[in-house]
Amino acid sequence: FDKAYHDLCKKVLSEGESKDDRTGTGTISIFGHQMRFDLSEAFPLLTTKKVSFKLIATELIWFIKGDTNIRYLLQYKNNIWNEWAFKKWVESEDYEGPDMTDFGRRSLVDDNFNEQYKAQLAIFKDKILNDDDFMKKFGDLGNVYGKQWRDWKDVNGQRFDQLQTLIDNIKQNPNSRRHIISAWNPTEIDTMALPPCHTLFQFYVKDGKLSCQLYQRSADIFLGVPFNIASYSLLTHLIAKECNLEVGEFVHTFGDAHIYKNHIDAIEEQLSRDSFDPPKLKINSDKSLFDLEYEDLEIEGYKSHPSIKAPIAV
Ligand code: THF
Repeated sequence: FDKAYHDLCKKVLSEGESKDDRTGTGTISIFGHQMRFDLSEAFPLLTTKKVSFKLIATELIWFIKGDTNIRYLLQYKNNIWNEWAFKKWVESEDYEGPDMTDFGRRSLVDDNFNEQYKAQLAIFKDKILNDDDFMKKFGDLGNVYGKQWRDWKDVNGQRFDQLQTLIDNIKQNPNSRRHIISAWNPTEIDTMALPPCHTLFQFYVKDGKLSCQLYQRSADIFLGVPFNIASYSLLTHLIAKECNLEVGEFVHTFGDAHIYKNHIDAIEEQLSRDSFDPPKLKINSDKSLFDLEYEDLEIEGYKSHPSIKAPIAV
């Protein structure tokens, strides 16, 4: 199961071309690629480095709830969206601490600054968790995934629940070729902390099996993609269960697939490792998808190599 991912890494390392990016980190990148995972065989959580199923599952459940505020994630010690909310705070009138301009890059090159950054981030997290007014003002990432999936605004400004509609349609008309959710809402892009990388996904029903294909416009191969594979595979399992179907394949299609230049050593370390047998997913509850909590999910038989740390580009 790790092979498809390793093949992508090798392809980008050998064929990728240098490309500058929004974050100023520098990448090597290719345009267009596809991977397939047979979910009926096993659950695609990479084994050549340790990947946290808890972080993936809590992020997905947060999307499914339609939540866009990072407090829920922080309650599960999930820090993967902190930087984007933190950025809004340190750029606001309310912020009174030391200058945090360009904190993502400076925290990597300046130890002194990194200490200040860590201290401000700790203050930020504490306020998000404990101060309701602050949480409402600075914890929200805007009209990101959860909002578009559950509360897209139609032409009259009324709520359109894409996820509920999708599930109803899969049950009523499985053969339809319109089982699509789009997170890409062109006129709301500038109201999002980060425009969606997982732009659009489609489901396909055949012989009682549900498959999912994701179009990912931009992919951080080392940090993001291992999460993204597991996240959409988990979503496919949850929707299949909701619709009384078995799981089929997860098809992962990419636009700009890139390796950040400061991740190359980490990727090479990972590529030097042999994979273990993949784990299995267990859903220990008959609750509806909309009521499911992280505690209802379990990953069984996960054996992996150790995690590999690398900095996130902001
Ligand atoms: N921005 C960038 N530059 N890359 C991304 O993958 C990305 N995401 C989301 C939004 N913006 C992005 C956030 N997803 C990690 C993983 C996924 C993320 C963000 C960060 C990460 O750092 N993972 C570490 C473990 C972190 C921890 O233990 O707290 C890892 O080793 O896997 C694309 O969805």
